Amino acid sequence: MELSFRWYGEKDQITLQQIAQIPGMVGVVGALFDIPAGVLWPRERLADLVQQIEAVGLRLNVVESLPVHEDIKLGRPNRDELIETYRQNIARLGEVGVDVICYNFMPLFDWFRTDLAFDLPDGSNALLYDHSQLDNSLDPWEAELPAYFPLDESPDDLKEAYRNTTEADLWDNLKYFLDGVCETAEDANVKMALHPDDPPWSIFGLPRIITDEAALDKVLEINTSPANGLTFCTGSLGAKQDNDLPAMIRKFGDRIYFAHCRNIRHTGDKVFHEVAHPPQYGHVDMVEVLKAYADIGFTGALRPDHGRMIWGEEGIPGYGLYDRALGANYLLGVWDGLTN
Ligand code: DNO
Repeated sequence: MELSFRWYGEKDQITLQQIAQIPGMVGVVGALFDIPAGVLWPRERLADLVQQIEAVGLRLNVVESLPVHEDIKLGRPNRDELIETYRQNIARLGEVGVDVICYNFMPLFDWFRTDLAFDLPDGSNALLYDHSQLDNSLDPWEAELPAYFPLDESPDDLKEAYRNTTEADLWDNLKYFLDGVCETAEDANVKMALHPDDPPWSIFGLPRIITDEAALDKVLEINTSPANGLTFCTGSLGAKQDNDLPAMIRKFGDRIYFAHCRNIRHTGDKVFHEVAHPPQYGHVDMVEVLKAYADIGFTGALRPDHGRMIWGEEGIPGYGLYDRALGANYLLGVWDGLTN
């Protein structure tokens, strides 16, 4: 596996040099976060990103995300044009040596939490989701949550546009998208890795479909290109307690192109918060997860996911340096123990 770390570029308080100092670090997971979905990524900007990362001895191995325009998810008539732009972006990412593109197919909202700084008993804080608090929660665009790319239509109008979109429509639109991009990805030697929905259920009345084993089966069935694969996120899929994560890793095996390792703790029905990576803190058994990756001979990028804020750190919610660096080294230590 290639130990990797997400970096938010200019707006990140963390420097590439700091990331390079984490023992065992190989890959940087990046993107051009200021560019709205549906727009071509300038070659110079990409070259500059690659150069900055290589200057500290690391590699841009994954782009997370190359966002899918809402009109593609909605199946609106202009989707062909947008898919063409997506194809051109895939080709450009292939040219600069990116192995994997992580993307999602969640209507409008990306990952969502109702509290960005929930106090834990040890004095740290973490992201929390409580389904009953959804209506009182923040506006992710106003809060500038990092996963949210700028929109070219208002969230309210988009919510309205999704009102009549069913789960079946979303599946059709996902297939249409995959049919449109996978051949280009094959040619560009890039893997498409679909991220599961976080949380894996409907929010604000909008459909969400990438939630469990049956859904992942279906993703791989609707388009059989080898470029069509998965981001396996233990935090997102683990929010549904009947998802057997190690069994799913063994099952989907070489179609997992990118691994997100995150631990969460359930405290009620559709209530969970994020915790440190080792298993004793939450309900994701990270040792069993890594055993499953070792069993399938996983060689792809693997990154610690959301961390807590510890040691007084402040920064992008879920994406501080310290807890993710500790997580990275926990993951590497377990991995070395399993594979050497
Ligand atoms: C959360 C992330 C997601 C992910 C996108 C992929 O921190 O794992 O926001 O980047 O959903 O498109």
